[in-house]
Amino acid sequence: MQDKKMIFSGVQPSGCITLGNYIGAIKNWVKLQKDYRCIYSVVDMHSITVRQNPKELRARALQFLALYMACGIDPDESIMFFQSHVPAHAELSWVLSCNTYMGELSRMTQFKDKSAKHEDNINAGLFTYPVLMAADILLYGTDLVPVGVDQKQHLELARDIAIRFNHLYGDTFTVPEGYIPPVGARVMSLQDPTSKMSKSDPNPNGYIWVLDEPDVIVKKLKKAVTDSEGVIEYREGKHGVNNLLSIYGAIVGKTPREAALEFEGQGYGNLKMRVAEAVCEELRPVQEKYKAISEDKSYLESVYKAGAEKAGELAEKTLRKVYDKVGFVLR
Ligand code: AQP
Repeated sequence: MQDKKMIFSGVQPSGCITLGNYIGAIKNWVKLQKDYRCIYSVVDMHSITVRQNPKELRARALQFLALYMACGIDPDESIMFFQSHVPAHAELSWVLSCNTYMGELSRMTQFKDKSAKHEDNINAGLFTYPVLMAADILLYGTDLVPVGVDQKQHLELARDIAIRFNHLYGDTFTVPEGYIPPVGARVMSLQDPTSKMSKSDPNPNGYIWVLDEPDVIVKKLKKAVTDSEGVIEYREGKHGVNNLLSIYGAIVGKTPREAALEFEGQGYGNLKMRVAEAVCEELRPVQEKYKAISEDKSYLESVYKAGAEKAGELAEKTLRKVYDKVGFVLR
């Protein structure tokens, strides 16, 4: 167990878990848990960088945990916990923010995108979000971070911070590597296939929620934006069709090009229906398991409490080391 490499990842409960989060992150988490020591967090502290309704946030965080398990994360194999239950995340984040430059954070494209979307609330947390993410990763000696392409820049920054800290204070952090899935690393919005599918998209037709009913999934895919060429090919500029082929490929285990060959000569209507069938089939067992798990509140509580205890122990060890290195008097 101790010889296995460490993995950390999380999703912020800022909306419904989408097919993008599922294909780009959670589906891979499940595969990785056999060969690695895995820690999967519901990163609730990240989600308040954008205003949330407190009641909805709490319900959603619990729903996320139940969904992690419904997707196949096994609490006997992996650690699952709420980020806010392990105070070391906030504590390390402070030390790391004193070792991160304003210029580095200003270059983050997610900060620029989210500031444009939330002009009325460009808060300091939105700006320092990548530092908290670096703390999440570095606290656990993480070797590998499975993420979608959108998080690549933040991961690079986490690596830079780790290298800088190690250089200044001596070897402290493991420098993490990203694990980007070969297919489906960037699932695009069904309504605007030039933007990524996002759980906080105000238009629900842009994303598929993993708990969407099959008829809703079919409707959303039928409405998916394509183009007027009517030719199924995977190539530059065909954003909508490329997205549908990537989704299909990620589910059935094909590259988008291989998927395109399967649909050669067919119409977009048929492609959309086949993608819908594949998505419904993939999500059906998740939805069934979710129903059973989410009803068992005491089981959920036992999972997140045990998870926070295990994560907390590991995190405290790292934090103690860091506090010692920077010169704090130890508690
Ligand atoms: N469209 C996507 N395609 C592939 N992977 C994706 N991920 C997110 N969207 C896609 C991956 O899911 C993980 C969790 O992401 P997150 O919750 O930390 O934040 P995010 O990347 O900002 O996700 P969203 O859905 O876009 O949330 P909002 O709308 O709140 O900003 C990450 O591994 C991410 O790469």
